[in-house]
Amino acid sequence: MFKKTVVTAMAVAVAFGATACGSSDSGSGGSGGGGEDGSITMGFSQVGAESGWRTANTQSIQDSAEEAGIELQFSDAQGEQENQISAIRSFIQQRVDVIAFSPVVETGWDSVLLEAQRAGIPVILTDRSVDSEDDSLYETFLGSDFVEEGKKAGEWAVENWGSQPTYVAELQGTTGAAPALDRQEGFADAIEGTDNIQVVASQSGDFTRAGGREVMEAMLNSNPQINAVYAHNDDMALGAIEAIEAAGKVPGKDIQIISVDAVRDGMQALADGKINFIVECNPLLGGQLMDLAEKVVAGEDVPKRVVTEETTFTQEQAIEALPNRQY
Ligand code: GYE
Repeated sequence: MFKKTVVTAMAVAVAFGATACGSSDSGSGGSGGGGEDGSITMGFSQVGAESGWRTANTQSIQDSAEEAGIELQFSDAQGEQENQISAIRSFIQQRVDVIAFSPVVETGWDSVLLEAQRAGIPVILTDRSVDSEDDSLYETFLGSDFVEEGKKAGEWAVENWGSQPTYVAELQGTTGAAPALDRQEGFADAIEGTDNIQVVASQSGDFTRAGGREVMEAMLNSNPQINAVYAHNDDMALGAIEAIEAAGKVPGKDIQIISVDAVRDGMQALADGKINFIVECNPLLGGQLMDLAEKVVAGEDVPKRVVTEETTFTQEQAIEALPNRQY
């Protein structure tokens, strides 16, 4: 059944190939795509299920596709770039109307994106971007400004930690991922010149709770002077809290913690005083993604960059926001 659909789709593609899909046009998706009945099929390659943020993001995409009547081919890459590349190739073969994905790391996408472009299938980057010279390889990038998030974290650190010697353990996200690179950069820029704040250890905890715990344990062993943590996401901060408590210290007091995301468990830890400050990163991108997909498939112009709006939370603000938090 599945095979037959693919074959039919391929035959249609071949029949119209030369004109409708062009061979290597701009890939601007202006072919007026969509199925005969106007329905849209989206191939979506997700990073994995590494964090509370990711779970909320997946849910938002699935719900929004259903609401918009977009048929979603969802593929979970389990944190591996090669799985994402195979998923994208299979979406190209199936001739979906639009491909969206959240690239696990920044580099290494050019050839598969070129394949999509040559097949005339528009690509939307969501959540994370790619580091490519050629921005014609995708239509738009929808997601947060991660450098800005790092900056907000760093500014809070300067204000709250800058007057006493602060030895920071940085728990980085997945190595090579845009949010890890950019959150590190934004934070470093913001604390630069504040002599009291030093990042004494910085390592990847892969955006997971287990990773955060493991890295924090090792860091506390080798750097007993650590009295602050900057975690690139809530899950790693929650893992770090476990390691800090296991070491007989009080998270939020002996060791203050800043993190990024503001998912429910993180917000609860902030409300409980175990985390001290959270920079929000919004995972609910599904609605905007489906709107962009509809426009791109219809050949309409879309902005090359759509930045999501975000805030920050102190303990008081977390207590206030928690009852209405959706994720
Ligand atoms: O902050 C983290 C997740 O790419 C913004 O990935 C996303 C990040 C998010 O695993 O929790």
